[in-house]
Amino acid sequence: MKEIILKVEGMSCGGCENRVQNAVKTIEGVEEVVADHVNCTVTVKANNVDEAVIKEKIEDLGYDVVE
Ligand SMILES: [Cu+2]
Repeated sequence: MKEIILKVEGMSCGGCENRVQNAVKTIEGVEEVVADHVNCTVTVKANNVDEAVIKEKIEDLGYDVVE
């Protein structure tokens, strides 16, 4: 299991956190997702998941993944 921590801009409340968490959870191989709008992070625990797929999913919701 790999832990990926992404810096995500644009999340402003718990609703945003839930949107991100629910979307990322639909990716196969993702075990756990914690979005934190205060620290602007999304922490993903996953097996064999391409980080680019996670980024794309978050950006599809309208948030920006920054390095
Ligand atoms: Cu929000």
